[in-house]
Amino acid sequence: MTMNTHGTWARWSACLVLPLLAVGCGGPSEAESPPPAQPPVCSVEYNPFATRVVSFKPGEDAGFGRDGYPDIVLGPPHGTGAGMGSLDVLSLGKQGEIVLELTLGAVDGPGVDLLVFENAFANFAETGVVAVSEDGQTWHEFPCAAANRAGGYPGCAGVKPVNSSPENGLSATDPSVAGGDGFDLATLGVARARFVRIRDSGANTYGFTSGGFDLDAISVVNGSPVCEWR
Ligand SMILES: [Ca+2]
Ligand SMILES: [Ca+2]
Repeated sequence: MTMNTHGTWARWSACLVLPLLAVGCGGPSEAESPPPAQPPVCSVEYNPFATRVVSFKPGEDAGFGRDGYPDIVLGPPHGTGAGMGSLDVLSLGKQGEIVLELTLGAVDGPGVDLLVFENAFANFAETGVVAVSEDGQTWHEFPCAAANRAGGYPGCAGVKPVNSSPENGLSATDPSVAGGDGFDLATLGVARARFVRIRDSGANTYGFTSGGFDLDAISVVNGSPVCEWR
């Protein structure tokens, strides 16, 4: 079952509370079999953000954000718009790499399926290379043109400013308002992704403890929980 996390949760909730009307929600129809006695039980709760850091290999000049690690990259972004970059971030350092797990896995739905939030602002970007995996072993990487400044670093994360934060109420799962950089699984021919890997491109600014890509958060735009009839 695929859903758009910013638009159709109400409909999904209706599917949960109205099992007799489950036709079209993935459950058996009345014509085919009696309605189940209980609604489907979902093994995951609604959380469109990363819920666990699987691994982090800091690169040279990493360090910023370590005091808040790992929570600082879990949960929603804390965007501050195009005027300044958020400090609610973890600096990866030169070619540092982090792997995050999604409780609500991303699926290939219409358009952008996944958003990655850095702390880019105005004309300052620090690029990261994004890869996805369903099993945490086999990875599919989005091609990132980290040297193509004039072209806006196509395929890279860390380019667009972040607007959404819990304070301003802008949805973090609506690509039209959230900010950040969008990724479409269809680009890679991937149907699902439960793990996201971000690696500093090595083409950024390094020094002190805030070297390279600064990760704020990731969010699922098109996601799918695992639900079972019991
Ligand atoms: Ca898609
Ligand atoms: Ca940085």
